[in-house]
Amino acid sequence: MSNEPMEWKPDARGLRFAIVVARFNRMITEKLLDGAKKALEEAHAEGFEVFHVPGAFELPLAAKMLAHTHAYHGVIALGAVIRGNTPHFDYVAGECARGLQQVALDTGLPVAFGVLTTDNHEQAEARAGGHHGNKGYDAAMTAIEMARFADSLAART
Ligand code: INI
Repeated sequence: MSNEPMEWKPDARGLRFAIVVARFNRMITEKLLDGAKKALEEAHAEGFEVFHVPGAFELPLAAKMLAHTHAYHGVIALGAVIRGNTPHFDYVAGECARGLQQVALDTGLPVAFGVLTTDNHEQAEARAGGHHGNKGYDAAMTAIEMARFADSLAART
């Protein structure tokens, strides 16, 4: 038995993804989108399409609609909910997270949560290509891994 961390090399060949991105806080979400595209390209995804919605609150419904097309192996949801921007931060962030998870569980399609929930703009910048990395990139990697997971189980049936 080894205590080494499990290595995982992303390989998205043959996989197609939908990226759905919120326009709210677009200066941040466009950077998350750049990160997600970079991850998919590096992993040689067969393809991806980008869709826009007004805000993070709309991401779950869009993800559900995309899941029902059966055109994708996974959905990558990108947004930025910043506490300082709104008194209803908890509703927008909470419903977005809950809704995306519900779509994944209800449809069986991997839905990656690439939605920043931060106290301020600086924290969001740091996670959108700044010194805390790019959570859009990370979300795309997660979508690839989960799509591969689904693929490996399908191969057993
Ligand atoms: N949407 C976001 O994506 N991020 C936010 O920070 C935000 N704030 O601050 O309110 C936000 N609000 C809009 C919301 O997502 C919906 O688009 C809107 O309520 C209409 O349904």
